Amino acid sequence: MANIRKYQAKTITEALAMVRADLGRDAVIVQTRKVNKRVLGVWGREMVEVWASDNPDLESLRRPQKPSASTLTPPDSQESDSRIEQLENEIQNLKAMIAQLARHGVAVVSDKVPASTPEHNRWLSLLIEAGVEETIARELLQFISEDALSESALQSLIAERFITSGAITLQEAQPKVVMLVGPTGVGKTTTIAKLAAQYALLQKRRVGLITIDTYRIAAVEQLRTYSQIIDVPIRVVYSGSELPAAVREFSGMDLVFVDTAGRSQRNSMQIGELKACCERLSDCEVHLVLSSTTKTRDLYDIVQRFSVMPLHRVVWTKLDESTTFGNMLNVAVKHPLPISYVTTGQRVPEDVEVAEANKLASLVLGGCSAHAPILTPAA
Ligand SMILES: Nc1nc2c(ncn2[C@@H]2O[C@H](COP(=O)(O)OP(=O)(O)OP(=O)(O)O)[C@@H](O)[C@H]2O)c(=O)[nH]1
Ligand SMILES: [Mg+2]
Repeated sequence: MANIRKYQAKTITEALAMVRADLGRDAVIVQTRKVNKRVLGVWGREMVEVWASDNPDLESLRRPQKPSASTLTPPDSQESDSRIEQLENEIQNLKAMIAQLARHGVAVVSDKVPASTPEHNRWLSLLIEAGVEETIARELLQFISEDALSESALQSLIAERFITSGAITLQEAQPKVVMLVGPTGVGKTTTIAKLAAQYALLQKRRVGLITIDTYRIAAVEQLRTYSQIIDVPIRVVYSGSELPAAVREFSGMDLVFVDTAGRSQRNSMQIGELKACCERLSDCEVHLVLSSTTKTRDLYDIVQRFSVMPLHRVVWTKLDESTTFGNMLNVAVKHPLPISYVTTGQRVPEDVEVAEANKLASLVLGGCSAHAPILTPAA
């Protein structure tokens, strides 16, 4: 019968010397592994553990790999099991953390990690040229091996970063209230006109318009003109306190759009007023309108400053005026808000589309100099 014993030493040489001294020169090594020896109840010294036998029938000994419980269960096997379980849990936690970091756009690699192959470097340069931040471009590229690196693989990866919400969904019992907020001149009023026309004229929904942008006469007139053309009612609200009553007046509607005055993100008082208006409505979907012609740093600043109020969606406007779209990816990674619509021109109601992640990704890659920009063709 095989005589199997365990030996522990600081080094493998020491352990083998012990085996030889005990079992003779013909001893067979069954298994070796590194173990952490508890020192005063703390995981401490790393030791080498050797299981050896004086039976030369190696195969029969090796096959079971795990020595049988009755003869060979090492006294600390339960400890090892629980340690392994603990390590497995830690690995799971780390995996979840990395996935979460990746989802929320925090680069999981240092920006000093180079793209590893010439092809990676080529795409890195193209993405940066398209306006994608270097850290974000590197973080994307590290997920693709050289063999798998192709435009379509990259497009899929980029598409994953764009969260989209689909079109505004209506609710049964009460009107859906949608407020558009954002910096000056990005296209809030025009987008409301486009969407109001699509819901009222194409989908035959009952749509009401409210404007709280009474700072400029022209602003009220602009929305009033659209309301007349589309033939939907409009209410003009002069102070935030009147807003809930105006919404109540539209209780028979399917959809109510609230137009707001363009606010400089750098004016926190104005943003505060807007937030107060928003808080007066218990159930309101806020869409932050951003222009694709704005540079990344300013977009970050805008999203951050408008974030004092609940932001539910992002609308990207003026895609027709941009040549690169890396800034949209940067914002999607840094502030992953669902994108509802994109607008592609001044025409009402045609130039608005429900955002699609794949199209947005192809726009980002279309802005790489190797390709012509891909834009929705103007009909
Ligand atoms: N090229 C292009 N122009 C657009 C688009 N959307 C809006 N515009 C134009 O942008 C200009 C400003 O649009 P508005 O809708 O008045 O913008 P706003 O955000 O309501 O502006 P304020 O209320 O002053 O803050 C107008 O000339 C629009 O025709 C778009 O998708 N593409
Ligand atoms: Mg406006």
